[in-house]
Amino acid sequence: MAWFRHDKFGMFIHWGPYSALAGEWNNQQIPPHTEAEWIMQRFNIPVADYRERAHQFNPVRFNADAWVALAKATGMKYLVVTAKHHDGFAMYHSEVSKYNIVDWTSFHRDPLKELSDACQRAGIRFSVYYSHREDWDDPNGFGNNWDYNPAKKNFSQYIETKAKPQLKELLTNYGPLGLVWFDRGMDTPQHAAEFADLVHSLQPQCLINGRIGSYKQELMGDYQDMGDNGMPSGGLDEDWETPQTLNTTWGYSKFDQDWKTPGVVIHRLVEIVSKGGNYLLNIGPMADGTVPQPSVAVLNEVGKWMSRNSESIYGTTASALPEFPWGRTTVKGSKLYLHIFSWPADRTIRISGLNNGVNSARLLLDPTHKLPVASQDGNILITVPAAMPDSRDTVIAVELDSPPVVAPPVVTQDSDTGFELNYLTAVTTGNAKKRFNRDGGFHIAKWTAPEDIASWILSVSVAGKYAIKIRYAAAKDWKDGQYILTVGHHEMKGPVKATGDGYQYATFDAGTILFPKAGQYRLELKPAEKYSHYLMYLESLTLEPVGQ
Ligand code: H79
Repeated sequence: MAWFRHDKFGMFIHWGPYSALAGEWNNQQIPPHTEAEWIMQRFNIPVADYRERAHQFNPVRFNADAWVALAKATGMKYLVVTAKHHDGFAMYHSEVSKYNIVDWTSFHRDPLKELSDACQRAGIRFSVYYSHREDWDDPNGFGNNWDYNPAKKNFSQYIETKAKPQLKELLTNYGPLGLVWFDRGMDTPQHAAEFADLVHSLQPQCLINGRIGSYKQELMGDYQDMGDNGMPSGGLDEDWETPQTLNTTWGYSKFDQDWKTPGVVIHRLVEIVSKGGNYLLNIGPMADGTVPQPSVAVLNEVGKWMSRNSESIYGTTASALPEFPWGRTTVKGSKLYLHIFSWPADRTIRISGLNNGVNSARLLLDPTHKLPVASQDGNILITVPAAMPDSRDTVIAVELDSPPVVAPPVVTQDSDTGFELNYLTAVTTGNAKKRFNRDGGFHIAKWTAPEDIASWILSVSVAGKYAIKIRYAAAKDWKDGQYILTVGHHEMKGPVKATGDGYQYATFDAGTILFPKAGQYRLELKPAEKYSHYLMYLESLTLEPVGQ
């Protein structure tokens, strides 16, 4: 995982026959905010017609070095290109199926080979996207129910004769791959494991993204992908990436000109990195092989920022500090990078919640001048020049006396409400991990033994009795589990009940607790014993006041 953790920023490329349709089929247009690479499914284009359009695909202006140079100039370190998207067309020379860019078109070149070579020359990590489940061209693939009768499909036939052999080609003929990016999940864990085994057997170093396995199921793969364009609130205890678009679509659409500004892209990059993730940012090249000019313009601006500030991105780790009114922070050892998105009118940057001494603070762009640092009421104050040197994100490098020391969050209550405790305010130890659940939600998982603890600090302002509700999901064979909930010296044991497969959260009463007086309390939840399975997928604990 070392390179993945260091590199932070990758280029996603969606390119295929759909790029030539560009969002239009038989004078019908896809709505501007939909995925143009889905056009075959959207208009139920017959396989024969789509194949004919694929036959005409001829990207005469494709230049692998130009794409890779664009990624590099943007500060991206890895590249993930669609080897086969859901439409089933291979964008590389495949012996498995003639339905590929070399044999099926008059282009006769292998863009993936050219990209792999160009990446090697430029020092960019080459990776492929492979749609392993969805295939709208293969009679037995998943997804095309307009040409093919789903009842007559033999999915294993598709996996064995197309998906696995093609993946094998990609793992054999294109040099070392950084990762394989699977999408939409496999139908069964067994099938997913076979794909993972295939990757590992041919390229042990190659990473696998989390979408290899089926949804609503425990993650397989080396890291998690958020949902498309997903942005977590933060606080995850795992490696993750978010695939995001530069406009709205992934594959090129002439109707989608809704480009993000360079400032938005830089702010997203910083936000993602400050939360410990990777940003896989997409371009959708056109049918002739060129990248839409607006994307190039945005990426070049991002690249200018990266060329001056990438020290505050590469090799950094998540910051325990929250978002501030002025921006966000990234961390590298004892260095704290302040990313100033909005310049303070009073020329003062305030950092609260940081229990460190400050050795120095300097503008990353002007390291010769130390900025004045003071402390006041537990806040660190840094005085900055009147003018904002970089209006998108000015970075201040702060040397601390040690890695950042940040107190865990304290959950407070309003006078008439209780508490909701979830992954965001939890502190985890041992194997208890705060995770994305792949279904759009977040939970605490992976705990199997009493040393795997989730805890919260509550600031109780209303003394009295509280009813506790616990909300979790648990599989059938986890129901021998018991949890221990501790508040101060009070300990309660509760049974874990099965809620169903996947992430079917349900709410259960977990008893009542008395807070005899106002003040801070620590609440802790853990497995009662060691189990051969997770305790539960904990979504939340809620505490409702029920009087004296
Ligand atoms: O490759 C990109 C997408 O094509 C792919 N993931 C990213 C990286 C993806 N696969 N599945 N999905 C996205 C879910 C997409 C669902 C939708 Fe649709 C596609 C919503 C709108 C278009 C299908 C067609 C469902 C509704 C309309």
